[in-house]
Amino acid sequence: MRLLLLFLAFFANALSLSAASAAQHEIKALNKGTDGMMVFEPALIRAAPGDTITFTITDKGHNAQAITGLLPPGAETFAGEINKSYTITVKAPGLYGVECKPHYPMGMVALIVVGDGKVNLDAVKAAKLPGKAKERMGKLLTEAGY
Ligand SMILES: [Cu+2]
Repeated sequence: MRLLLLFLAFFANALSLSAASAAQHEIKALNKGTDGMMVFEPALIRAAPGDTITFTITDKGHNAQAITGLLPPGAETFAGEINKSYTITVKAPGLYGVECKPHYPMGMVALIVVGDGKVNLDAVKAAKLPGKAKERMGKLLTEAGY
């Protein structure tokens, strides 16, 4: 009996430790931020595999979804509905490009770096994005040190 209790205590501890080590990040979708109109803030997040990212749709008319071709190998694609906040768990290391569908041509993009971003850096650099989105993504890559 005592052994069983010890065993259970050990597992409870291990579970709470693993939960505590995964960080939670938040990206807000805004009509106006420090970088201008129609922005994600912060637009650059550094995360570790297993962390969660919550997209908070603060202002109306935005969503957050993966940019096609801008996901690391093995990462699941994701797409949130307009006006709906939601959370993803990032597992595969690499660069995750995020767009707001309605404001993508206006450059409403974000970049999530999970662990080593070099995994798919070449693909992200070679990706064809609409003008303003390309410009902002370039700045985010520079900011991230790539
Ligand atoms: Cu938007």
